[in-house]
Amino acid sequence: MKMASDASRIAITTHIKPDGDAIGSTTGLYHFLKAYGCRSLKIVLPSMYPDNLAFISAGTPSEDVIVYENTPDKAIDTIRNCDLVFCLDFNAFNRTEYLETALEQSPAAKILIDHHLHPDRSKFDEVFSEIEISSASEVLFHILMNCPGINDDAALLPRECANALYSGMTTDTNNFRNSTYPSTLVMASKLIAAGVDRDAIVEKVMHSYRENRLKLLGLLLKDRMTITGNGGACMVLDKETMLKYDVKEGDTEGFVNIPLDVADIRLSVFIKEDQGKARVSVRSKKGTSANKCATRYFHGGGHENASGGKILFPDDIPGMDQAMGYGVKCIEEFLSEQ
Ligand SMILES: [Mn+2]
Repeated sequence: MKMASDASRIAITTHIKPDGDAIGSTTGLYHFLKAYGCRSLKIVLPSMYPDNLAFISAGTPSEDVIVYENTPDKAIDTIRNCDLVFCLDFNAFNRTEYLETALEQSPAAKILIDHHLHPDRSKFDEVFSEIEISSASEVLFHILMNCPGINDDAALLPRECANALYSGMTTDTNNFRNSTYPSTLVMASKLIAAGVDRDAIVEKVMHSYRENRLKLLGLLLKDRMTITGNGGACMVLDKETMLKYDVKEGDTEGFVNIPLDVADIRLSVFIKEDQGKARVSVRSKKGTSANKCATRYFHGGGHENASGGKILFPDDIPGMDQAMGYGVKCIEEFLSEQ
């Protein structure tokens, strides 16, 4: 807090393709610092968040949200010219992709607030990183509870901040289905007691998708999923199908979790075509490491049971036509060694 009150220009940033936790934590911190007197405050996003998460940041003045993909020079200048930058929900600068070099070179003091494995500690002046916690939003919540002037009273958090933190935690825990710890329930309890409308948030986060999502899911489960013999599942979504179903960023959120509903399936991989590569989501049940699988086969990592990565064309495979075969091969090999 002392660093924040001394700084004249503050930037708050997060990972590329921001999810609910990324937007929840950055928005929560923004409104907290604003309410407690910080004037020059900007949120810098490498890329835009999906429409279904817009409600989290609806109360943030649009001139204070800079998106690299819309205004690259402004985003880079803001990172280079601030005195303090908060990095939320990522463990290493390369997770911001476009902002990596600016973060490396910026003379600003850097504070990490995160919950991923293996934070790149040497790059930060201050590190708040916990692994056994639901979300970056939760890490931030506990920091704010310990701030002078708050003294563990969640009712003193600005309303926008409280709502954003609750939303971030809800998305990262899939509404308390995973990564939920005693501290997570303490957070939820305090925020609900302070007036956060949980029902409204759950409605917006989990029950506000478009109809196309349901139809696409039906197709994927029926025709685009392979269940391996040894406890794995692989789902593949190509560009052509995405166009046909008008798939937007965020529409496929949570698909990777669905195969884990089956008793015998302990590892699920979702492969989605992207520019010149495929993005990969990996989820596992306790006892199987999604992180190890994503690290070994998909140039990625993240959390023990929820990780991500990519398949590169043509380094790994020529293109999407080979994605299912490749995914299944990796899953079978990985699980056979467990
Ligand atoms: Mn997170």
